[in-house]
Amino acid sequence: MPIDPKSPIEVTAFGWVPDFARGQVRDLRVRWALEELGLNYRTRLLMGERPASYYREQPWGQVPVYKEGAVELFECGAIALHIAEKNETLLPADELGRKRAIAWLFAALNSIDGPAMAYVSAAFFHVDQPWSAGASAAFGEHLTQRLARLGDWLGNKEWLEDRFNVGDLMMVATIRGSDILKHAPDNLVAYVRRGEARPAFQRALAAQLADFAPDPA
Ligand SMILES: N[C@@H](CCC(=O)N[C@@H](CS)C(=O)NCC(=O)O)C(=O)O
Repeated sequence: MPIDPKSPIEVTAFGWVPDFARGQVRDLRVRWALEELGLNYRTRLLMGERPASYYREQPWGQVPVYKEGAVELFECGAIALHIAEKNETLLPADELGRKRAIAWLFAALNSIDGPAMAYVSAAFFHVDQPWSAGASAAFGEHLTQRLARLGDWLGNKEWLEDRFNVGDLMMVATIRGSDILKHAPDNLVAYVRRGEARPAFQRALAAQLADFAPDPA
């Protein structure tokens, strides 16, 4: 759905990030969930220093933040679940299927995102530290094991359960970064490409990229 300044749903995102982060910032996950449901939204773009008041909305001053009437949420997983609960598009109606989808949402953010962020932090954000090479190797191996097991689970299935759900959305978004995906087996790479090929993902990505101001000269 196009961004609609009159929408009751507001997503807070960054108005500028360096090139390497464009297309990766986590408001993308929220935009993607909204696009899957066909819900329009407006954006509030943060530029430069975050105002002190923003830490009352997100304890660490991060994005995304989501507002919809009285609902004010932070954490992309909680926001994605809130959106998914609106209908059956991202959460199956049957109780067991619903619980399985939520389990995968947690798995993405807990069992995969933790090892992935440990690796990215050691290998890139702390690359100038003397311990970077050793830590990257160790965390990279752990990540490779996690992704190998996930690939074993997926096998030749299209999605983690019997149809695309909020768990797949979060898993694809969590592992699609090229530095993470290089640790993944081929079937998981193909799974990510299937997720990224969804029209809703493409619309969300285009909207995030369009919201960034150009690099300062
Ligand atoms: N656990 C949070 C993490 C949010 C997060 O890491 N946001 C990043 C952008 S992807 C951010 O705002 N980074 C800036 C900062 O930490 O100051 C969530 O999943 O919503």
